[in-house]
Amino acid sequence: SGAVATPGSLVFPADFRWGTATASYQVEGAVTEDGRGPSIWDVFAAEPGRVHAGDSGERACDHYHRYPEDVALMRELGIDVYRFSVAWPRVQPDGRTLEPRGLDFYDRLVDELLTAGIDPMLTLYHWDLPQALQETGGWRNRDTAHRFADYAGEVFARLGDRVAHWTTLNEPWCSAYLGHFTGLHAPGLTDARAALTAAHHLLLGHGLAASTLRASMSERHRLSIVLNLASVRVDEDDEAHREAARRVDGLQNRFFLDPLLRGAYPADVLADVSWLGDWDTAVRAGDEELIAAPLDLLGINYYSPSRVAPADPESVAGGMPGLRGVRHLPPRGTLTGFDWEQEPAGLRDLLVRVSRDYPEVPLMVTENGSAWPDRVEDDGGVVDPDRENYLLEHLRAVHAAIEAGADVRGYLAWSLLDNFEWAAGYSQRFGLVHVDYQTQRRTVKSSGRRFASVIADNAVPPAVPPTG
Ligand code: PNW
Repeated sequence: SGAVATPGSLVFPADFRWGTATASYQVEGAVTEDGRGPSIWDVFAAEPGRVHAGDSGERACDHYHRYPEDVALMRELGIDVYRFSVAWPRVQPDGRTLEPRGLDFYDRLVDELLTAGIDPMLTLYHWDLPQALQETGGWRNRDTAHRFADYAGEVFARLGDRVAHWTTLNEPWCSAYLGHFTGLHAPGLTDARAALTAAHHLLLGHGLAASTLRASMSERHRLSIVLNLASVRVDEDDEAHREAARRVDGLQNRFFLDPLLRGAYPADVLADVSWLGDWDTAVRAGDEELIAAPLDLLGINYYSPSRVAPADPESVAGGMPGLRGVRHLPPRGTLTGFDWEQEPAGLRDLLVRVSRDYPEVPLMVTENGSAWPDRVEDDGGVVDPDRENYLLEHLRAVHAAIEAGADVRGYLAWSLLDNFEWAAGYSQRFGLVHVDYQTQRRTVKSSGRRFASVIADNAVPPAVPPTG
C-alpha cells in the first residue's frame, strides 16, 4: 500500500487487516481422498430434498487440488489474512483416529500462504462433523465436546509452529439452531431442546479446546471464536417492541456472548426458554467457567438485519428454539440472494453495541458479503456492480463503527470464491472470484478488483451524495 487515497475517502487504521474467508466443505471437494471420512454434510447432501438440485460438496471448487492457484488469486487481491477451516473428518476420519495425510494438506496450504506473505487464520470447525460422531449423538452428546478438544490438540501439534491465529467454532448458532431445530442444515433435526443442548455442547467444546490450545500456545498465538450475531430492528420504541427485541437479541446474541464473555448464560433467556422443559440439565457445574476462557479476538459474521415485531406472548415464532411472542417481518429495500436485506447500518450498530457491552475483546468482521445472480459477459469478464456496492456500503459502515469507538481490527469478505452454499447448493454465488464449475476456471469479478483497490489504498471512497 502506501498509496495516497483520494480526497474525502475513508481511511482505515494503519494496522487494519484485510482478507477473505472460505470453509472446507464449501470449497475443497476431494471428499474421499487421502483417507477422509464422511462428514454429516456428505450424508445430509445425499438425502433427497435436503440440498437444492441435489448438489453436494463432492467436487465444489476442487480447492484441495487447486489451492496453489487460489493462493495466487489471493496475492492478486493483495489480502493480508486468509480465513479457512480444517475438515475434521480429514484429520480424524472416524472422529478419533489420526489420519496424518489429512493434516498434510493443511500443511501444504499453510506453507503456500506463508510463502505468499498471507497470514493463515485457521477455523477448527465450520460444520463438517465426522459422521461417526453423529452416530453417537453428535453435538447432543457431551462426549463430542471432548472429541473436539482432542482434535484441536492434534491440529495444533502439526500446525501451531506456523499458524498464529486459531478459531475454534464458526457460528455455533447455525450448527445448533439450523442443524437441530429448523433442520435446514445437517444433521437436519427439528427438536428445540436438542438444539439448546447442542448449543451448550458446542460452547463446551470451544471451552475445552481453548484450554487444550492455551496449554501449548505462546505469546504470538491468538485464540478466537466466530459468531453470527443479529442486528435486531423494530419499528417502534414502545414496551412491546423492546420486549420482542430483547427476546430475539437474547436467543441469537446473548445466549452465546454472555457465557463466552461474562461467564454465565443470561438469566432472562433461560427464563424465556424454560417452557421447553429442563434442557439445561446439560449445563454442569464448572462448564460456564470453561466456556469463559479468555479470548484474544471475537469474530463477527454479518449479512443482514433481523426485523421483528411483538406477537401474542405465548405464540411460537420459529427460527430459533423456544422463541415466543415475536413475529419476523419481511425484509425491505434492496434484497440480495436469499432475499436478505442490504442494511449496512445494521453492521455499524452491531459492532458499536458489541464493543460497548463486551469491551474487553477486540472484534473482527470475519464474514460479510452478498449473493447475486451470475453475469458473465461475452468476453468472459464478470461484472458485479451490486456486490461492489454492497461491499463498499458495508466497509463504510465498518469505518463508521470504528469512528464511533468500536475496536474493529479487520474485515474478511465472504467469500474468496463462489462455492457450495449449504442447503442452496451452487444456486447462490458469494465469491469475489467467479468459479465456472464445469471447467473450474476462476475469474476475478469486478468486486474482487474493487476490493483489491480498497486494500491497496487502505481506504474506501466516500458515498456519492444523492442528487436532486
Ligand atoms: C454463514 N442464517 O452461514 C456461513 O458461515 C458461511 O459458511 C455461509 O456460506 C455464509 O454465511 C452465507 O450463507 C449462515 O440463516 C447461514 O441466518 C445462514 C444464516 C446465517 C449464516
